[in-house]
Amino acid sequence: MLKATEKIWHNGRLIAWDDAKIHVLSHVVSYGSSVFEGIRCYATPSGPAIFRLKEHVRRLVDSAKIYRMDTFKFSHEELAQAMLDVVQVNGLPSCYLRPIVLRGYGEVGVNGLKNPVDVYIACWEWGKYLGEEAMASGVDVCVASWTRIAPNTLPALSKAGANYMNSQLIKMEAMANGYSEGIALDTAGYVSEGSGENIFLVRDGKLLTPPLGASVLPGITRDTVVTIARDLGIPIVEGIIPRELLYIADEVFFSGTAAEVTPIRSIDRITVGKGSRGPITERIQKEFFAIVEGRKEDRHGWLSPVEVREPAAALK
Ligand code: PPE
Repeated sequence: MLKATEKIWHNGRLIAWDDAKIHVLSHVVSYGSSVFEGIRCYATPSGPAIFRLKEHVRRLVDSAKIYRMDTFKFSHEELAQAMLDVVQVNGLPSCYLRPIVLRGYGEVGVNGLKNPVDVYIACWEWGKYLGEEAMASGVDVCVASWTRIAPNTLPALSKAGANYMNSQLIKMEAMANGYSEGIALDTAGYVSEGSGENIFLVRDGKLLTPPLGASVLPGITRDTVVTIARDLGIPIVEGIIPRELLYIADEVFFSGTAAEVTPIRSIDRITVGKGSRGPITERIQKEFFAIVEGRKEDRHGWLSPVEVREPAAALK
């Protein structure tokens, strides 16, 4: 169950958690008109730091622009500052941030262009997405019978709330059948992504991931993994992946803000590699956590430190 924090940012003001409510006839409720982000703030030795803040802000604004929703008056810098403020005011050492842009209350009907566009940013504590144990031993997943959102229907480069109806079908089917997650194929039948994660395969020492044209979200963790792989000298190829390559890969793992780097140990009950976290997955995962937790130099400037306010008592 979600643990409430104190404040949520709404259109430039900090409001109480319980006051962040919308009317049932808000445009978003009937028509799914929202875009959002998921961002992690990590505890580092020098305090909390938001991971890849600039990139998440950019994707949020891009997502809104695709749906003609970028009519709010906040700049990238203001949105980034708002995220830092939300973390600071709620005083958590680490957390998950959820900025949401939505079409609000006003007109009814499909055309939402006249409805107000509201911006909210919340944060709360969120642990391991696919379970603590999964990070070392891997998860059991399936290929979904549902196809991922198709090009020219719901645009995959926009992280829109509506896309997650498709994600829910994938996820609920997987859970109902005893798996942790589902991998969706695109409309051409090639590997796309998980319900809430991008996917990577390893075969013969090479890392493979589907291209943006395979209806995947342009994942910021995906980009992080690609950058880390380059740094570690692991060859990386972006290209279409036939479903059966999943079964014969040496290693497979998910990447995502919530999922971080999670190994996959079986797909459709077929064991992947040796059936546990593979060596390349482990190297990438270790490097990822060393950077985000501030144990290794932030060589790419990925962390934005949150100014921790001095408690009032300390000022006396
Ligand atoms: N694909 C999808 C469909 C997706 O939802 C996510 C993130 C990713 C790929 C990875 O993107 P990135 O976080 O930028 O590396 N999913 C978010 C929401 C999960 C949820 O259950 O809510 C997340 O990980 O925050």
